[in-house]
Amino acid sequence: KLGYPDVLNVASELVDRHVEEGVGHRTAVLAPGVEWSYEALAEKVNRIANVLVKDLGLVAGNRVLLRSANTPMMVAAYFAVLKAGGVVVATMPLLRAKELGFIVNKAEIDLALCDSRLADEMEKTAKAAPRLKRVVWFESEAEDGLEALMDKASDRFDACPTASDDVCLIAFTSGTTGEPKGTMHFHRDMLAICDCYSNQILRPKASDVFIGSPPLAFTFGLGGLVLFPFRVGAGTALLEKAGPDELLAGIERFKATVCFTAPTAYRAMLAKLGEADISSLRKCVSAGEALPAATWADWHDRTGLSIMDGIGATEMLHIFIAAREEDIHPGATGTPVPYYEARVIDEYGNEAPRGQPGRLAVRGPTGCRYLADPRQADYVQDGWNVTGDTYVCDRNGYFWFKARSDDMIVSAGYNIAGPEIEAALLTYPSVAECAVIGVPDAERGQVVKAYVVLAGEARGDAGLVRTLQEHVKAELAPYKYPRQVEFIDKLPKTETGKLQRFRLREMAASASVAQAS
Ligand code: 3UK
Repeated sequence: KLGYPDVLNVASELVDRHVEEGVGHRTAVLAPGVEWSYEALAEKVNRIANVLVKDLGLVAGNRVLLRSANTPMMVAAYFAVLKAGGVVVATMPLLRAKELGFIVNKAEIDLALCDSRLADEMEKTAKAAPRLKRVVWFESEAEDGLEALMDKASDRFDACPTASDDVCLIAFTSGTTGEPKGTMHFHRDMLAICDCYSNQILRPKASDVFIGSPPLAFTFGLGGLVLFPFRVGAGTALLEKAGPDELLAGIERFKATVCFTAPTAYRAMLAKLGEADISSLRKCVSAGEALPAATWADWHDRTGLSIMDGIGATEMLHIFIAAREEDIHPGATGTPVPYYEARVIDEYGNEAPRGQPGRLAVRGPTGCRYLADPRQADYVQDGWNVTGDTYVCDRNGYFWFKARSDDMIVSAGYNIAGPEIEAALLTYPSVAECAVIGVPDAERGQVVKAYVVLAGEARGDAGLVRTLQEHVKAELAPYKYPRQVEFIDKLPKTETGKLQRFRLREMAASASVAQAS
């Protein structure tokens, strides 16, 4: 059983504990030119916590906006807010003033800590959202900047005795449709994801060095790059910019051993593998989107490493169905993480027969709690979290992703899952990336359309279109083949590495309007 004490502050558990246990000299945070031990991190956390409480008047339960790329100061500020009993609202670096203003108002925020290099949008936000009373800048030489305030503050701070079920994080979903939703998580949730997914499936060691691309404002990055390493006293190497080149260079430079990123990034790294020495890597985790079997196999061929797929969601805080390294079925997401239950349900909420597609429902120690949002009732039904994904559970209990339920294509009466066609296209050598959507069609309702990004020297001509269509017909039931194929330079992706199918649908719609007129 996961028993946590009633009084629990996650900052004490993940940072101070290592100092108290005499291993405070171990490296906690690495970045270009920076190496902080747990002791050094704890001292910064204490100074910032004192600034928050004594200089800025923070009271337990107050929400604090954090804005920064993945930097050591972001980590220190994060734990300082938690240690002082505040609630972190971290925001993706690329968000604009309009989106930030929405978050400030929705989460009732009046204090922000912000990296001075992100000042432009933050200043616009402060003007547009007057309830935000104070912004304190870090990475700043200003007299009233965070570093100056820290210098004057004490390096000791007693953790706020928060309850294990006090909210400590409001993470906003990316909101591709409708307004973003704020998901609330407790102090104990932060430990639960370490003790369920990380310690039982990933099983890191204190000597590991974690690295990856997701922003810390995305719970995939928070868990994989901060909470999981800190739970076991390991180190994390932070990259401000984490494209494939930076990620490969970072693995080599910091001798990273555990990598967290999305499928696209594994594919992009494969194209550049020759240039970097990544022999230090021992574990790779993929989430955010389904990991196609072809990507798993290519990475395994080239590196000898078995990528561990896992599905997580902001609502669930982290991964709840995952592949164990020793039991991987490429193309399947895996089986429920210990302490979680998952099932595939039909339209009435009953468990679907094995092998039949349906909606994925899960429950466990973490779950969805939207901040004041009627959509709570859509996500949580009968005590189960219904994620909006269509899955199949096979007779051995493995879960296979089909599509986001909203993305299922219905063509001439057939239900077709775009990601399955994408996976088939990706087995063709000249396909680097691809995305499949349904486009309206008078006769068939929808037809399958593939957008393809070519690898290397390949030329996108009518011959290749036919070849790709034949390739899909040979791999899958022929009715699934893409009747339309368009070559493009780049796919639209979110900051969290997810394909934006709605943008492709918009592109297809405006192209067909242009054709018609
Ligand atoms: C999709 C996947 C297939 C799926 C996340 C790990 O992605 C995360 O959170 P988001 O709220 O999105 C959730 C949705 O993304 N998805 C994620 N992982 C997979 N689909 N296979 C996968 N392995 O549609 C899900 O409902 O952005 C991932 C940890 C924390 C996270 N927040």
